[in-house]
Amino acid sequence: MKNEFGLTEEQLDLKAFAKEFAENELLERSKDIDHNHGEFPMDVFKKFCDAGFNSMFLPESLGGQGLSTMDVMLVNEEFATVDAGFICSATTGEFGMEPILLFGNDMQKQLYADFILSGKLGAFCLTEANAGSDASATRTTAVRDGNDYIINGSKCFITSGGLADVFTVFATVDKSLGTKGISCFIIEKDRPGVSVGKAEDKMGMVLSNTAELVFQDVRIPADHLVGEEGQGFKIAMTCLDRSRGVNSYGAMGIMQRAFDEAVKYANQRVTFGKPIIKHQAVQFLLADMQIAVTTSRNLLYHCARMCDKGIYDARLGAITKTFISDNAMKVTEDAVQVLGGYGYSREYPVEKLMRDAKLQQIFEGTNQIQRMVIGRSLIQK
Ligand code: COS
Repeated sequence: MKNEFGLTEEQLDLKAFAKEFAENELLERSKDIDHNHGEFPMDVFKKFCDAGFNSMFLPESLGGQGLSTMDVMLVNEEFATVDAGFICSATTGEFGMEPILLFGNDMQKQLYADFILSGKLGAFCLTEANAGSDASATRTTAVRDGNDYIINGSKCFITSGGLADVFTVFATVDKSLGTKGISCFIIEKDRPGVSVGKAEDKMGMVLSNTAELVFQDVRIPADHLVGEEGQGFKIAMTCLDRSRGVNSYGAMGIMQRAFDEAVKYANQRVTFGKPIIKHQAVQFLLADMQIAVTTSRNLLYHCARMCDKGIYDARLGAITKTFISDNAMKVTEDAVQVLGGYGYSREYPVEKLMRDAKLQQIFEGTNQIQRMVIGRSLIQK
């Protein structure tokens, strides 16, 4: 097998295992759910957990498999090539646990890990109706009451919001302190006052669940505070520094699939007496797509390898996220162009990929916010 990225034998086997599972269990379902605007397939997620994919990221000390960021990312990328929406929702347990793995104590780690190990999902809850790009505008409140905190507010656009059983929620203990009032809490779904609001009806990434969450006088023990009071904004930013880069596996998978479909079609479709891949106009489109795929993957793997060294760099994460998602958008558009009328038809997979690609430029911080992060990092002190 061609191994241009220098993966180990174990990593190649892991990728092959994930690819086979995703193609067998997800490919047909993905098409059907997308076309019919269905929901996240819980039955596939159950098999995903039974196969051990959900606990790969969890350290062995917490009962998981302790795989590296690179290994987990390789698996996720294979799933994203089949359906980015599914793997986006299926991995929110990991994303939701990031604040706890990086800043939580042993009790909190085990509490959350037990949800993952029993096949439950978690979710990372930062965004609010008026605090999206401006995450510091968080209005959800946390008020200390004896040995408890009482949480009030609502979160929106939460990936797996309607599926998860445990949430990491960012709330302010004092609005006047701005970012320094924001704190991070663990909230279990079964606590009185937690409710799930409307699920978003999205143009793409249909298999992922995106929902609103409401917290009304939700009482949680004070030991559910992750890190210290006022540390929440830094916790959220640090997690995003890590996740924005490696979570670009979604955009990478979408791009790879669009490219593969375009190459396959261009080799089969004949015009003017030859396959269209022999026309220079099409070749140039495909060559640009190949450049995007190869450079994006290099960046993605570099980012994952840096995370495995414990380096979560805000600028690198922002560059990776922006570069790969912008390329995913371009490559999927060009794939539709290569397939022509068939590309625009729902019968072929590329129009779905173009719809799925669009969200990659928006979530985990819009690409405009990423450019702001990169730009600010260039200001000399
Ligand atoms: N890592 C660690 N700390 C960070 C940080 C980072 N990447 N970025 C900012 N901080 C710290 C700053 O150092 C500052 O701390 P001090 O006051 O101690 O110096 C504090 O956080 C506030 O920083 P800043 O003033 O830069 O915050 P802003 O309100 O200007 O906003 C952005 C910063 C825009 C980067 C932030 O709001 C953001 O990332 N928005 C997008 C949110 C997002 O991605 N949402 C997606 C949904 S979650 S999937």
